[in-house]
Amino acid sequence: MSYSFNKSKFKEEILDHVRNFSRKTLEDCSLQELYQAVAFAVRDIITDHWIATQRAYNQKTPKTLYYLSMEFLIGRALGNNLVNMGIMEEVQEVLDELNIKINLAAIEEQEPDAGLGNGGLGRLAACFMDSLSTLSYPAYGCGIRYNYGIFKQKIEDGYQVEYPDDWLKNGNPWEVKRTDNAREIKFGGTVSSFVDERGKIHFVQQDYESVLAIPYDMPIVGYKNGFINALRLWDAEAPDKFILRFFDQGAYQKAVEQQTLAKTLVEVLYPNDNHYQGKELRLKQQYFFVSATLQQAIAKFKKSHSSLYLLPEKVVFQMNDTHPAVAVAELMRILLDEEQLEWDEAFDITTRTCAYTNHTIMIEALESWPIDLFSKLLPRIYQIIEEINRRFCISLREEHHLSENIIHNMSIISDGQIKMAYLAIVGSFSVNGVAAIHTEILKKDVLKNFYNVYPQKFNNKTNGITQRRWLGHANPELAALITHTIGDKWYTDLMELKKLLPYAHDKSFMKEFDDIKFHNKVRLAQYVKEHNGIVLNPHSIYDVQVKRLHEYKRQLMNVLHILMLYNEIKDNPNGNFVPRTFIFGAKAAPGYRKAKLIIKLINAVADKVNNDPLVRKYLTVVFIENYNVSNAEIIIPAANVSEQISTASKEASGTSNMKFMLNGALTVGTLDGANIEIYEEVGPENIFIFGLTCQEVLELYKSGNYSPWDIYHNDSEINRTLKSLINGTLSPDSPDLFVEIYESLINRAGDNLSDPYFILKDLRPYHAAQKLVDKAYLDKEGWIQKAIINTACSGKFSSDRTIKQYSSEIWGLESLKMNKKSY
Ligand code: 26V
Repeated sequence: MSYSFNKSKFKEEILDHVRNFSRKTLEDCSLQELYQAVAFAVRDIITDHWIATQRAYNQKTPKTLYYLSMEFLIGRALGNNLVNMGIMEEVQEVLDELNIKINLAAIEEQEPDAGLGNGGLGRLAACFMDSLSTLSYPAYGCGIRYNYGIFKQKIEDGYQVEYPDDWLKNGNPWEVKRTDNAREIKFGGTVSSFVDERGKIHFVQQDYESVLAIPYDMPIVGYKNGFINALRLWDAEAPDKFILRFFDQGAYQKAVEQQTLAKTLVEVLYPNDNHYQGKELRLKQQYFFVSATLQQAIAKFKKSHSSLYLLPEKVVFQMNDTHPAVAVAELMRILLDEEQLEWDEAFDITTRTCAYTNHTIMIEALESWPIDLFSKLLPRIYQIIEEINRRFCISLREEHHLSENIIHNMSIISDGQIKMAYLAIVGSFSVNGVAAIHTEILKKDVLKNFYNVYPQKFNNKTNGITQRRWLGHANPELAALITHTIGDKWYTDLMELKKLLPYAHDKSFMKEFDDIKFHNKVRLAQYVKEHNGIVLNPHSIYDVQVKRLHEYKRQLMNVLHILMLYNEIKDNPNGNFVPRTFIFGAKAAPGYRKAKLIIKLINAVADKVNNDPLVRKYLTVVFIENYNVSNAEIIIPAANVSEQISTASKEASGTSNMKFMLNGALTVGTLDGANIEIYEEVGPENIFIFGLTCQEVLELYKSGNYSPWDIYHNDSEINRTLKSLINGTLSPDSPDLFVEIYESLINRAGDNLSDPYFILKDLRPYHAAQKLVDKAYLDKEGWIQKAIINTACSGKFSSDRTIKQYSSEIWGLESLKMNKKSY
């Protein structure tokens, strides 16, 4: 079922909107106004399908997924919606016929990114939403409508500076406010109990503060199927009826506090990624959107079902990491306190309705809330968690006969803290990792005690990405070439790309494929010229590392390697070097000092390299500021080399690795996360693997036998490279600037604390792998073939495959076959 497109109606819509909302004619409205007009015209088409989808839900009451996530990094909607509706060309034609001398891409650029996420976890949620609609699965994405998304990054004097991202300042044409679905959320106060005439205990929260949660729905358009799910983002408002009551009682202070709470609650996305800080406001955000979602889901369920025992057959709550793990206790609260179920019944329903995805093994990312803070803010929820834990510990003792020591280690509450991952595991029927190796590490290492008790809960769901955005929209030329060559089935079945394999040796296809890569490199060069004032050589290897800045992702190793190349060129001015452009993009959490210093280092190295007349013949280094979904769509299609160089075992999956592969870049990577599965798909000839394996890393940790000091002393090149961090080569004005980085790599012999990410250990193997890259690139045809093979073998990494697996193996969803008449 395609989306109905009526050219003349669409034209009228645009003209009407410009007249009514901007009081202007087409000739004198701004680009932003034009964007708004086009967006509203598109939204108008979407609306009918949205209503039809909703009607089908109401008629068929299918099992529905609620994907609970603090982050949805969806980026821009206009272009993506046009791709999924299949009306990109038609809309461009309308613009041409209206004599607007502007192409659609320029209009698309007027839309601010919905930057409601930090990195991989948030972007995954966005790709999942696209696949859920495309596969016609009934689902809501549930999250927070932050007033400010991830900060805008500028680079000033080589340093990251953060600016607020006021993404809603011009309004958001895609959202629909649903005041009818508002819910009250309660914080603080005390819990009292009473026994009714039948002897049942009831719990009541008193003297609480409350806010109103108001949902805004955004349409998620399925690919050419007329199926529209909602991304439901909750905003907070002060409940004014309470304010009046408090005024009557003279409780002015409380009224003001509730106003303040509502204002601050959804103000800003926490910009940490993989680093937990026990901030009260963050916990409020978590409970706020979870409680609102669950209340609304149960109310909707009750409209068409009489018994709550059916809940697990009709509803599933998927928790995206532990951020929404309080859902386990909130569902218990609703079932116990509001629906009057007994504990055992409520717990049975809860543990058959909730499921949990783990996204990291980084210890510093594990959420654990101090009891004091938690019980003060959520007193009833805390009581429920205590009781869940009490019963859980008894079962470990009596049914599983575990030692007190192990029980203590597994306890949801211990050492004054509530461990959210443990709550999520105990309260769920499914616990999944996001790549095969990651799930194995969870089972054998990080969560092994839980795996021993609940082996049936654990499963793997290797991540994926949506090809509609990451190929269809980001790389339209390649998308067209592929469609021309093998047809367009790949839009909904990415395994179709296998059909490109024979063309890896077809001279004319190879040329076209390579020409397109070149055009994309020129497009990126234009972007870099505009934003950085740096001229790139599109014939050089574009070597790209774009992702959040984190020590475990080892941007530092990449930079040290560049410094080694710098020295090699200086030593051998007449040597033959393969020209390479190193491209970085990375935001650092504003409070992560070391990460910010690494950004400064990258920029210092860029200055050094780009301003050296000899070296710049071969090397260019650019740091693209404000890496986000929209510039990712320009950067990734232009890459020849994809840097995926995390310390083995640390990157749960990675997803940019998949986007690069899809767009014909070759991976230089460690055997970590999904890189392992990419390696299995493309084979050893078409990827550059180096460095320690997961097992080696885990053993080296345990043995404590790692000595970066020895490497520093035995490898003169590495020695020289590290010294350039402290001898003023890079920062003549403040030679001490990078001492901290130098010292973190080599403190002293046998010191476990130095180089915890094994950068020096892997630097030589990395350097060797990069030499192989140079060699391979010199064989131009060979390289193009490898690039085509990468694209052809990327089918496994579609989020459609991932979502089908979640649906059949965890969620038990069925595609909703829509009655054609409903359009
Ligand atoms: C963690 C935390 C910790 C508490 C404070 C705020 C905050 C915000 C985000 C996170 C998420 C960290 C986990 C994460 O993003 N993991 C990434 O998930 C990707 C999708 O599964 C995966 O591809 C990446 O390898 C993994 O690092």
